[in-house]
Amino acid sequence: MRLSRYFLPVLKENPAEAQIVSHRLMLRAGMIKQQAAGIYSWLPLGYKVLKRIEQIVHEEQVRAGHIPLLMPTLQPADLWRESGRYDDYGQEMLRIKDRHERDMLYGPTNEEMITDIFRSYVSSYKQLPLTLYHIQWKFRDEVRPRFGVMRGREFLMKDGYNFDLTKEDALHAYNRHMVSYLRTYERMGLTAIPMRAASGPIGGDNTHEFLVLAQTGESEVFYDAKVPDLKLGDRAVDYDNRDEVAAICEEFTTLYARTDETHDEAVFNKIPEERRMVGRGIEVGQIFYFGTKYSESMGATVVTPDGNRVPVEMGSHGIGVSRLLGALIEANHDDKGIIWPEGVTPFHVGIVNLKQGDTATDAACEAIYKALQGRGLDPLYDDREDRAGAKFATMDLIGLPWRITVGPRGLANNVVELTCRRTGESEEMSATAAVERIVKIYEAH
Ligand code: P5A
Repeated sequence: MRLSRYFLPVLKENPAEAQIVSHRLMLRAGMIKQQAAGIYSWLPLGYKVLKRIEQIVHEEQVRAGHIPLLMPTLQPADLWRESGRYDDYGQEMLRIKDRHERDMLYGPTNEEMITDIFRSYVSSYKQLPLTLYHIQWKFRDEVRPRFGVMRGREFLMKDGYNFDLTKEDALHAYNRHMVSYLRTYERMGLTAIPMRAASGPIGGDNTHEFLVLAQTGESEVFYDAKVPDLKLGDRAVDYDNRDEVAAICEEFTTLYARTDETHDEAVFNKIPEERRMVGRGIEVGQIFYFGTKYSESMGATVVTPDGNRVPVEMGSHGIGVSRLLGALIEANHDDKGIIWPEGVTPFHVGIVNLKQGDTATDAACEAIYKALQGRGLDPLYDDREDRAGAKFATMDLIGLPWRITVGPRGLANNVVELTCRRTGESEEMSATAAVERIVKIYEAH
């Protein structure tokens, strides 16, 4: 993309309404625009990151054997009357009437609708196990929408639902989700810690939240200092192997890690004092096992191998896709702006032309731009006539992990400059070497 033709409405001033750094930087970098409290338009740069996050979520769900579909945002109230949640959900639910005076709602979650889909088509244990998921907008009329996309009213969620014959099978699905979530967050360059939590309006008694440690997080968290060092890394996981998947979950949940909802001071105090950590975290996902809570009330049953009819065992599992942008920026920024991890960056590399209009510099930039595109990469070329300082400031603000700077002085020595956004370190090399270096960096992502 050429910056001269792109739509990147960056702001020079800090917007007064933003209280935390991720919200401020998303507004300043022209990623989002607020349209009403907790409701945002996704401008091109923000939309690009959102899509990259979605893509990673999809890939890891499919890898775990889960099947994508798409349910609507609007739902009939009658489904929720069946489960009993229409009255329970309270003011967070946005209720709407259509022209026929029928009660509708903008879905805050989809347990009822997916259970309705299941009962319409599945009736035998032979069709199990089954896990269906979608990535769809949700609406929750939060009392206090704040911190930009972190606590929105309209927000994007990946929500998945497992259907199993036995409790044991459903717990395997729960574990599979835990491991697939760990992989998802790690691919984005985030450490998200599974913590035992409370289930709230979704129900059930087995639930974990995934928290990214950050001062600005809304939850208070208590954990063993060793927990953030746990990494899945690039180990190959066989998602059908119950013992292997269960062992990974055990590895990640044995050390103490809880939110304030389930914190137990007595247990916490058994950890050596120097390892007792108290901090704050951003909840970027939550998984639930709730058994037959919805299948029983909504009549979603299957015939067992010995001919009985039983309600299907279920759980639901969510990732805060749009919230992840905020969490990623909270965890990756400095005083100049955002620092995207390579796995989610909107453009792979920025090209800065220091002397737009100079024939040789323009030609060198064009050649680099085309070479990168030819290798399947997505560069952002700043081809505007502007001061070098202003171009650098924009690149730093929007946070591309790598920058290639091209100017007449370097070109006289056949070199360009390759700069790492995170370390600030620069290296001179030929244009070809710079392209090869970038290609190599992204081969790992
Ligand atoms: C699990 C999937 C559920 O709704 N039903 C379907 C279950 N879980 S949850 O914990 O309530 O939400 C899942 C994740 O969505 C994100 N989230 C939000 N993101 C932005 N703004 C909000 N107002 C908001 N509310 C929830 C969180 O990341 C949460 O973990």
